[in-house]
Amino acid sequence: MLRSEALEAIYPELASCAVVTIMGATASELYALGHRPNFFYLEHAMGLASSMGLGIALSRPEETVVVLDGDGSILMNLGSLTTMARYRPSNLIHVVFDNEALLSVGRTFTTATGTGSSIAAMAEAAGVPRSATVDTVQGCRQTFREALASRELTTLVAKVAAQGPANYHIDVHMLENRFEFQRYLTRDRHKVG
Ligand SMILES: Cc1ncc(C[n+]2csc(CCOP(=O)(O)OP(=O)(O)O)c2C)c(N)n1
Repeated sequence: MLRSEALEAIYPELASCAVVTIMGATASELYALGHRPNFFYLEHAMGLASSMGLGIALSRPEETVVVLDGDGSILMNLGSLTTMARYRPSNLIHVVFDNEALLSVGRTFTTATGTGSSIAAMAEAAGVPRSATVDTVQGCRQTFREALASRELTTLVAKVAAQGPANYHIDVHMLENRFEFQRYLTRDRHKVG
């Protein structure tokens, strides 16, 4: 499965969620599907998308928060799994696109998931109540929808090919994205129109 296909499969559901992505290929592929004001592309701060998503989920319980993570990124912040499990926000879905590589740096450096480590097993051992690994587009779509419906903290690992986009262009400046996303999170949810 390509990550772009997996993203396309869950993209419709992301319309009503606060979404935080890691930098690089994941951000560019999501952007290529169509930017929305509820998408935040966390540039530079590798590993911290899950921490940021956890903070948003806890401080905005009325939002459904989706973190789009990478194997390399979560592997350098594994404590995030234990912190997520500790606070267990029911409004957080943590999707990890596992391509077994640090793809976005331009050369394929294999991560620990390429040598046998399982992120879903680590999430489960950390105490995350729901975790699953999928390797098909249909499985990804269905498991993501089930996670949304479950209203329980979920780590969903999508095994994807180590293939990125043709270009990494995102035509939204970091600051613009930051203010736009903040406006989204602080909008009046009861306003009509
Ligand atoms: C602290 C830190 N270390 C290294 C980098 C350089 N870097 C940017 S993206 C990336 C790889 C991310 O890997 P992964 O999360 O597996 O996502 P992928 O690129 O494979 O989609 C690296 C090493 C960085 N931005 N910040």
